[in-house]
Amino acid sequence: MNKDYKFVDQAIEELLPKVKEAGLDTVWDRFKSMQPQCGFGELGICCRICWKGPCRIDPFGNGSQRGICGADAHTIVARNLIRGIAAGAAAHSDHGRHIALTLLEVAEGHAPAYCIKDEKKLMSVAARLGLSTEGKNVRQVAKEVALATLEDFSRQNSSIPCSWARQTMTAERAEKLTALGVMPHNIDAVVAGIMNRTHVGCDADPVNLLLGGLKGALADYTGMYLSTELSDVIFGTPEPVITTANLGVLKEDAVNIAVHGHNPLLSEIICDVAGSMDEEARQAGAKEGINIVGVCCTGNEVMARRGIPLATNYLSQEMAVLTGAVDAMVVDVQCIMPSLGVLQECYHTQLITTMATNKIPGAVHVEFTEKTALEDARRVVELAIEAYKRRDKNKINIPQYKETAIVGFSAEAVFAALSKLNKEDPLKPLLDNIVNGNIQGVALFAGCSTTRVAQDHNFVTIARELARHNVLLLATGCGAGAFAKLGLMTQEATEAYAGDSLKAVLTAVGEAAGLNGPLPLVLHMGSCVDNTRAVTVATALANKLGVDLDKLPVVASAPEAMSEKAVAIGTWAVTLGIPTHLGIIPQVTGSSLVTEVLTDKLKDLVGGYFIVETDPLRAAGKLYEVIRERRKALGI
Ligand code: NFS
Ligand code: SF4
Repeated sequence: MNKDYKFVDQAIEELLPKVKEAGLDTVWDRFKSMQPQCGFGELGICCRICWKGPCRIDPFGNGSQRGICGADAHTIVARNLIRGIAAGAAAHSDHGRHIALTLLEVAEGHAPAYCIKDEKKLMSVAARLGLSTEGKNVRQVAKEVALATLEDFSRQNSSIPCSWARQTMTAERAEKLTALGVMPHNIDAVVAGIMNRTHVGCDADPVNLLLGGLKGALADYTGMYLSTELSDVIFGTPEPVITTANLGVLKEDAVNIAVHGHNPLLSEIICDVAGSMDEEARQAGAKEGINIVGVCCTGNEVMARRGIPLATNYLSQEMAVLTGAVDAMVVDVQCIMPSLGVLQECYHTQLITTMATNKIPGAVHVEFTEKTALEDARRVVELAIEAYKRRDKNKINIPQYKETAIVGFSAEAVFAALSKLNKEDPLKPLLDNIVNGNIQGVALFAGCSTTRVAQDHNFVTIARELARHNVLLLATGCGAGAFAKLGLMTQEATEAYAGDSLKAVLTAVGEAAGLNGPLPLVLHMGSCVDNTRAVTVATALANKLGVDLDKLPVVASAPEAMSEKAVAIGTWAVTLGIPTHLGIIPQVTGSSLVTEVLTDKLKDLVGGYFIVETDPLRAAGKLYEVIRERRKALGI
């Protein structure tokens, strides 16, 4: 047990000693026994790309300065970094492809569990992709949208950029990135290109490699954007909804099903069928029927669209099982700890994997397909009810912590709320308040939670500090999870932490939108792929102001990042011109050149750059400084 570790989240603090009593270990114990972690790895100067290696560079300059093939620290660090970006892009865009293929199946009538829930969004997506909708029915439009989207995965003409990239950023940005040679034309080709150029004996120029990384990051952006937008088409665009978050959302008298991972394709259908199976759960003895809760980004997806409560975020996913009250943990893809398969040996929880490419030893596998989604979802719920019957009452320990969370602020929802203030020109009130300084700037919180920092602490500390300085806060993914669990997505948090002028704006918009009070302090924009929702808002603002994205007082922060997806996201945010904070030291500092490009030189190239700062208060100070700088440059 890691006793020097402080938890902001009281639910974890309360549960951990019980875990120790049971003799189990968690992510924090394994982190501790992993110390000291490999210094070469931390600096990014270990290369395992070929089997002459592994090679490592001596960071003190006494030993080897080149790998066996002659690659130096800069080449090795750059190659490692962009391979991570390619992995992140592959993860997000495969998710996006899955959604696009499902939309095609819906259009062709092969996916009976799904429909087009948001026709209006479908039409706006079609318009954005330059498709004419006149005289076509919904299915025809859906088919054309799906096919046009799939072209972003298959186009061979490298002079034509991906539609989902080109159409979603300012024209100036697209031009700039095209001139730099980093606009993707085909997501898959760009990911493959990175794997190719980083093979032994290929690209050794660190700057050229990093430019390849920017392109990979934009491929990631493309995959994420289309993923969010097409998910909205199929499942509906989020609107504000009030729900709850943290482990206290688990119910002792219900069959608790936790949906975990990233892709909404199965979890949405589980929510659909659970209602009709409530009676079966009650017959099994669960007085409160079925209770679905979310973990990680699948959790964010169903929370934003349906108000399903969120049990917890990435780092504390094991804690959900350790309550002894989760009957089924249903996982799809990404950010699922293999330790869940071990923990369920000691608990009755049924771990259920659902995707052919994401299996975990110890789990039961229910293979999910779009065609059989309804049956698959029913099977999952049946397994949960079966597991409920095996529950050991003595092992149940649900920490009674949960907070209200107002979530579901898609770009459309933000515009809709603003339109209550100005129907003709919804962006005007937001813009006016930025220009007059009531809102100093906008900060987007994204990314993971990690053992390298006290979970959730950086998120909460930076957010409170920026709010005090009247910065509007947006959040996605596990950052959003942290804020939801810890009560920062409430009106009370706005009252408590927002600076006076920010509070006044949030109150005016909240009142006009019928919330009987201010908007929550942090606006929940959804899961990790939904980071692009923030880009939608930023691009609309930039277009209205007539400037490019790199002029806006907009910053991003991934204060507890760990995954390759986070590396990809941070890199595209920077490439779009957004200064992006990392609260952990990225594994690149073994190369002074790569570090300098990322934290400084990129500024001249694309306007965005990385700010590395592990102290959250100082990080908030630096982010605020950037906002002030940008305001000054705009003359506001
Ligand atoms: Ni995104 Fe990290 Fe994972 Fe989702 Fe959570 S850890 S970068 S937020 S669940 S991807
Ligand atoms: Fe070593 Fe070069 Fe092989 Fe990397 S690619 S393991 S540096 S020989």
